[in-house]
Amino acid sequence: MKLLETLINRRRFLKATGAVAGAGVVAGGAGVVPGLTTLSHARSPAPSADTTITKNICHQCPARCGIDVYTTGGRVHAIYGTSDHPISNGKLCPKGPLGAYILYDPDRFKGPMKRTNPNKGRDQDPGFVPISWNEALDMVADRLNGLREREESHRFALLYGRGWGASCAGLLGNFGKLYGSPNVAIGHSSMCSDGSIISKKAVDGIGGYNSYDYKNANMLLMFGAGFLEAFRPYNNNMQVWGYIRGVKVPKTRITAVDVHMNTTLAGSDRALLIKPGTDGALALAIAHVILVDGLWEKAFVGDFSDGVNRFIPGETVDPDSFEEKWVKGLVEWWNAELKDRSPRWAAQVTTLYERDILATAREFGTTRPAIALYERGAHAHSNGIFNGMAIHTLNALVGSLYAKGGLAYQVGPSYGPLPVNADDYLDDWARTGGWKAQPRIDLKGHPDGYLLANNMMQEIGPNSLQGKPYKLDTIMFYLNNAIWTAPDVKAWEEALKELFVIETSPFPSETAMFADVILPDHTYLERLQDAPTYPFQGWPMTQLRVPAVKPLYDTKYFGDVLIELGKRIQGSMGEYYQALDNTENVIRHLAKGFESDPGDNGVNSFESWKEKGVWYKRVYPYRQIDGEFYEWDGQDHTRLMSADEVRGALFKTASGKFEIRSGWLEAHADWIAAKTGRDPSRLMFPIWEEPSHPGGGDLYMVTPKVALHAEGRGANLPVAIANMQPTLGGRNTIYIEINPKTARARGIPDGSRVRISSDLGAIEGYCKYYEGVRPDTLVFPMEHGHWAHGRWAKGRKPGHSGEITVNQSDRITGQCSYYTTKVRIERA
Ligand SMILES: Nc1nc2c(c(=O)[nH]1)N[C@H]1C(S)=C(S)[C@@H](COP(=O)(O)OP(=O)(O)OC[C@H]3O[C@@H](n4cnc5c(=O)[nH]c(N)nc54)[C@H](O)[C@@H]3O)O[C@H]1N2
Ligand SMILES: Nc1nc2c(c(=O)[nH]1)N[C@H]1C(S)=C(S)[C@@H](COP(=O)(O)OP(=O)(O)OC[C@H]3O[C@@H](n4cnc5c(=O)[nH]c(N)nc54)[C@H](O)[C@@H]3O)O[C@H]1N2
Ligand code: SF4
Ligand SMILES: [Mo]
Repeated sequence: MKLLETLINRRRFLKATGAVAGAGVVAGGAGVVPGLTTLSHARSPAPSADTTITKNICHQCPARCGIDVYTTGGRVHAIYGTSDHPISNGKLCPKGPLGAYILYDPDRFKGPMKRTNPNKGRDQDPGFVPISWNEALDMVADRLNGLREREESHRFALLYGRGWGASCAGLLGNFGKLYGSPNVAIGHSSMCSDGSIISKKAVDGIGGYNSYDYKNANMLLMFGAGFLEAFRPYNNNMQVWGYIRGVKVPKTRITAVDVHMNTTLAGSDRALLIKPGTDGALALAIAHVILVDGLWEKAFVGDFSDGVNRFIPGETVDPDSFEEKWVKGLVEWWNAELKDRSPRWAAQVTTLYERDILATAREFGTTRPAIALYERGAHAHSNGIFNGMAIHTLNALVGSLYAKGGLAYQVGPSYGPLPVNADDYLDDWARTGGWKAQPRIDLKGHPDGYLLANNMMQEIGPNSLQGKPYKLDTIMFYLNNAIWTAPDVKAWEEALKELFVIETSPFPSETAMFADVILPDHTYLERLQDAPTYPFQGWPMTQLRVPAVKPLYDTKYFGDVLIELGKRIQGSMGEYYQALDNTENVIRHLAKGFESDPGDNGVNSFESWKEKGVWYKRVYPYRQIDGEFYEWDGQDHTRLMSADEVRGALFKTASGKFEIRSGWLEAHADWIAAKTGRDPSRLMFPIWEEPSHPGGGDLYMVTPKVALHAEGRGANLPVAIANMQPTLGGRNTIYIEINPKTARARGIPDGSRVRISSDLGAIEGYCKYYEGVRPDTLVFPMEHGHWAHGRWAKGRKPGHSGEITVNQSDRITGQCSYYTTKVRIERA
């Protein structure tokens, strides 16, 4: 069978090249195919006398790897993973060493500038002319003061993407509160991964990213997560993989679910190529089998009072016969949904084999500890809330929440307070002004919009354009390029034509091409910046970027731009920012928290933080053991927690339990039913709902992240784009993966130029036959088709998927359904 042969060969290929067993591979060593970059494992050489090493954190993805930056004669020439850093452990992914390309990018902005061409468009030269920082900041402050005087301060929005810490994105909330705008600030989380955060919140009440104890887990079941391509923290995942698959006894079993055979699936024990948007159906069937076979963790979940299993397919169960322990609504869920969700049913929905579903369920139900994890592939669909709830509930069924070898939530660092309290500086307008009655531009939290979402960035452009609920006036961007990364990007281009646009990128981004003023940030190797870790092992950790060189150009750290703008706003807001002074002062105050709580590596001050680059404490405060919760007592997890304490810290639901019957969704059942047409008696359970696939085509379009892709901001790294490797790719050509059957039926030869179109438009690229992609799906990475962002980024094929991605979101989580649009393909 050709498909099987190809996949087996591919696995051998990956094994031989080390792309699978990440740890222990020497980049460029024997057996490495040229162009296939693997984990950098090189030892950092001893520095020469005129070399300085500064600590920093990689900027290319949210893994937040600690790096040692080598500077000799004032030039950065090497970047290695920091050895005593818990995430990088002296290693980096292929993007980590590329920072010098960012610092020395010849297309960087050299200082503040203003636009002279009033016309905006892709074909318009902005006509930027240099101005001084004073002029630039005054220009923006005048505008903001003017809006405030006209009582229209809500028409100023500040959008941010990859915020790093308390000295940048962490300052934004107070700015909004003091200035008086509900739209300061709006993050990109709904375009990123709110689908996982909010589907977990629905059942466990937390609403954060999980931390995972992989090293003690014996099975991982992954849904739509690029564990060896993207899932956070990427570099550490590869190290974990090397350990759990190569060293640990017993080897951790892995089943991975995706729509194409990527590196993760190729390296797993079981690879399931699922129909897009149907992961929830698979999870429901797994839960069905766990209950029918009596495999649930009784100490955590509870049991039938008489110990006799009454979960029989198709038959309802008397809820009174079951005594629930830490879950709520299990039997009701069975009766309302699960009793009919057999593997045979799921096989039809997912197109997987029934025997594979059954084997996966039995393995997951009998292997302890086991973790079910998921990311964008599973939740970036209209039914994402239910897919996520169903998958997360599997963790509850096998008792993995807060358990050894299970999953928990990240704890924050022991930061000291800021030197001043913003609440002491609110003037009348800030306190009681008309802006308080204004909805947010994205209609987050609004009954007509997305009542339950965290943010709705993808709605901002279209809403402002339609004046719904109003038109913005001024918009500022920090580490965000929504005009290119949002779905239906053309609507954003029209929207930004009408607005005064402030861009802070150091690079000529698409946003910059529509900007009226540029306030360029330092690059990450030039700035002092804090960055607490994204979820990792759960225990607290925070890091520092220490400038490796003096800023090359007349740029300014975004945090300081914000403070300088604040100083120029009339009223008491200005006094607050005078007192805050600058971001170094902020960071010094954060570090004061370490004086009474030193890190495991001895970091107890600003100076020692600068020297080591990271503060951390390898103790997680809580642990669940055999259905009881314990708190760390200074020595061990021995202090038994009461049910109230668990509710306060670990299951933040009304019942203090893991709510399979979500009280949060139930409380909003009327609104949800009105907006979605869902059955109000069932919408609080993880249920099956067909995803909706707009776009008008006949093939699913999936645009995953790949190893050398750095969100939307890596396309100006010449080495990264030259080596970028999706499952299929080559030097300088990124292919669109197409199943040969699909291609031949349309008369499309291997390697030919193709056009992909949806109701929104068309893009072009080159296709490659690949048996490892589902016949109903096209796969290619997103980070192409920039029309700006510097000489290397511009104009690369394939075109940008955002141009043909329909703006559709999950009504509950607000997650933009990136992997849901259906497209057509034809020879170009
Ligand atoms: N290398 C790299 N790593 C990154 C980033 C980066 O840019 N580059 N960005 C970071 C960011 S911002 C994020 S949000 C995370 C995202 O991390 P992930 O969510 O893990 O990454 P994605 O590639 O978006 O999606 C994961 C997988 O879902 C698959 N998929 C698509 N549709 C479906 C489906 O319906 N079902 C299933 N089962 N699978 C499906 C895709 O093929 C893909 O392999 O990665 C972070 N890490
Ligand atoms: N089609 C499609 N679209 C997607 C995705 C997908 O998989 N497919 N992924 C989605 C996901 S998960 C995410 S997280 C979003 C990310 O989308 P965005 O939030 O837009 O983030 P980036 O694309 O990383 O854009 C970063 C911007 O910051 C600028 N920048 C770079 N370095 C710096 C700096 O040091 N300082 C400042 N101030 N600016 C800087 C860059 O020039 C760029 O304009 O995209 C989403 N969009
Ligand atoms: S995993 Fe992310 S943070 Fe770590 S080196 Fe790679 S790109 Fe940088
Ligand atoms: Mo993201």
